[in-house]
Amino acid sequence: MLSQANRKIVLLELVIPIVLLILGVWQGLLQTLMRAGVIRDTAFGFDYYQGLTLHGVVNAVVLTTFFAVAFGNAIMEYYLKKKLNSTVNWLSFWLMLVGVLLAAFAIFTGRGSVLYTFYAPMIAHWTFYVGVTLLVVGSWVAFFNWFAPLRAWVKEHPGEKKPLAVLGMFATFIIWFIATVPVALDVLLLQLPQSLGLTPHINVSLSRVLFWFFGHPLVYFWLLPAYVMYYVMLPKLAGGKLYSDFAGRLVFFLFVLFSIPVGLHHQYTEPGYSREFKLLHGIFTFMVAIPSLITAFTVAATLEHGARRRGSRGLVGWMFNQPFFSREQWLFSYLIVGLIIFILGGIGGVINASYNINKVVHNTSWIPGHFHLTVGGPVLLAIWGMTLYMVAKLTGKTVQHKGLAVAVPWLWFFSMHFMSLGQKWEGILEAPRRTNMGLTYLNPDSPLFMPEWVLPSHMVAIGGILLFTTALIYFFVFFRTLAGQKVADPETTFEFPTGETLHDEKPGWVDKLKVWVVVSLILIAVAYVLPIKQAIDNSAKDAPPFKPDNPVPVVQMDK
Ligand code: HAS
Repeated sequence: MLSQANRKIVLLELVIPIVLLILGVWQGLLQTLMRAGVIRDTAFGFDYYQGLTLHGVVNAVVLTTFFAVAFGNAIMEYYLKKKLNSTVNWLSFWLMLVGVLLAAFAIFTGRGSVLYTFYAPMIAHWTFYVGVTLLVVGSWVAFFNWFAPLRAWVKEHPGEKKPLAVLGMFATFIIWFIATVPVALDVLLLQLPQSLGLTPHINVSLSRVLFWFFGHPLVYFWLLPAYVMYYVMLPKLAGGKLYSDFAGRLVFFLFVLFSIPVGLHHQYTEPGYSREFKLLHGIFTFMVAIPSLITAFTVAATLEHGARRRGSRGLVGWMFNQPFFSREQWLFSYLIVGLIIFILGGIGGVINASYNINKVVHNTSWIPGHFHLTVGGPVLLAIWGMTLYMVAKLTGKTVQHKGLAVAVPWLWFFSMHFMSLGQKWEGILEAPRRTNMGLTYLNPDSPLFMPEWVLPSHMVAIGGILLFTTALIYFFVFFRTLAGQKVADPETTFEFPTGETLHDEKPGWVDKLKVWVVVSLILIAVAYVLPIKQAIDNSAKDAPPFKPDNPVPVVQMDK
C-alpha cells in the first residue's frame, strides 16, 4: 500500500518522462535516417547536435532519473511500511520538473547542443547547467527522505535483514550521490562560470575527469533499479524462488565498491592522466563486471528452479519452460528480454574495457552499438515494464491489450539487435560515433564516399524504424491503460510481485550500508586523487570555450 500523496507524486514522476520520451525516440529515429543519408540533418527543424542532445538528455538522463526516484519512493513505502514525508517529496518533484524545463529551454532554443555528456570546452547557455543541477538536487532530496523511515524500520526490527529491494535502491542512490558530487563541482565551479562569461578559460582535463567520475557510475544508477526487479520480482513472475538472497546483497555491495573508480576507461585515449592510473581504472572495470556475472548465474539458477518445479527435465529443458509469452505474467517478458539483450551488451562492455581493443572502438559507432544494448536494453525494458505495471496499480486499472504489451519487448529485442549490430559493424569499419555528415560519406559523387559504410548504415536506419514503431506500440498500450476504466481501489490493491528465497543466508557484513560507503570512499581516493591532481596541473587548462549554438556550421566537402 502507498499513501495517497505519494501515489500522486509517483504517478506524475512516471507519466511525465514517458510523455517526454515520445520526443526522445522521435529524435532517435531521425538520427538513424540522417546518418544513413535518407534525410538532411535539419529536415525536421532541429539540427543534428541539437536533436542528439535532446535524444540523449531525455532518454538517458530525464527518463532514468525520474523513474529511479519514483520506483525508490514506491519501494520505500511498500517494503518498509512507513509513510514518506510528502512535503519533502513534492519539493523533490518540483525541483526536478523545473530543472527539466530550464534545460529544455536551452536545448529547444538551440543554445544547449552540448550532448548529454556536456563535454568541455563546449559551453551551453546557463539554463542548461542550472536545469541539470536542479534535476540532480531534486533526486537527492527524494533520497534524503528515505533515511527516516529506514531508521525507524531498523529500530522496530532489531537483528533483521533489510528488505532486499530497499537495500538495492539505497545502493543505487549511494552510488548516485557519491558520483554526482564531482559533476556538481564541474558544473558549479568550471562550466557555469564560463557559461556566464565570468571565466575566460576552462581546464578541459579537470572538467572531463570530474565528468567521468560521474559518467560511469551513472550507467549503474540506470541499471540497478532493473537489478532490484531481477532479484526481487522476477523470481515470483517466473514461478520460482530467488536462488540466493546473499548473492543479491553481495551484488549491490560490489556495485557500490567498483562502479565509481573506473571513469578513466572513457579516457584511455586522452592525454594528461598517467598510464598507471588508466590501468588501475581498467582493472576496476573488470571488477565491476563481476556483480553482473554473479547476477547472470543467480538469475539463471532462479529461473531453473521455477522451471524444474513445473516439471522441466534435462540439462537445458528449463531454459525453454519459461512464461516468455504469458499474458498473465506479461511483466516477465520485459525483464527476461532485457536480460537476454544484456548478454551481448555486457560482453561489448568488457571489450571496451580492454585497453588495447578500446583504441579500435573508441569514438566509433561501436560505442552507441554497446550502449543501446545496455541502457536501451535491460534498462529501458525494465523501466517500460515497471512503469506500465505501477501506473495500472496506482490508478486501479488493468493493463490493456496484453498481447501487444507482451509483443513490445520481443519486437524491441529483434529491432535493437538489428540496429546495434549495424552500429558495431560500422564502428569496426571506423565510422565515427557522432557525425552530421551522413549525406557526404554516403554520396558516391563525394571524394569522401565510404562505400563500406552504406550497408551497415542502412541496417541501422531499418533498426531505427523498427524501434520507433515498437515504441509507438508501447505508447499506445500505455496511454490506453492510463485512459482505461478503474476496476479496483488503488488505496488497497497496490503491490509489488515479491519472490520468496530458496537459500536465505545470513547477510552479515553485506547488510551494513556504512561499511559499503567507507570501503567505496577508500577505493575512490586511491583511484582519483592523483589523476585529479594531474588534471589540475595539466597544460590544457587554458582552453577557450566553444559554443555550439545553432545552426552549427556544416562543412560541405563534397563539392
Ligand atoms: Fe558501458 C561506454 C565498459 C556496462 C552504458 N557504456 C558506455 C557508454 C554508455 C554505457 C552510455 O570500458 C558511452 C558513454 C559515452 O557517451 O561516451 N560497460 C562497460 C563494462 C560494463 C558496461 C565493462 N555500460 C554498461 C551498462 C550501461 C552502459 C550496464 C548502461 C546501463 N562502457 C564500458 C567502457 C566504455 C563504455 C570501457 C567506454 C568506451 C569508450 O571508449 O568510449 C559491464 O558492467 C558489463 C558487465 C555485464 C556482463 C553481462 C552479464 C549478463 C547478464 C544477463 C544474464 C542473462 C540471463 C538470461 C540470466 C558481463 C546479467 C538467461 C535466459 C534464459 C532464457 C535462461
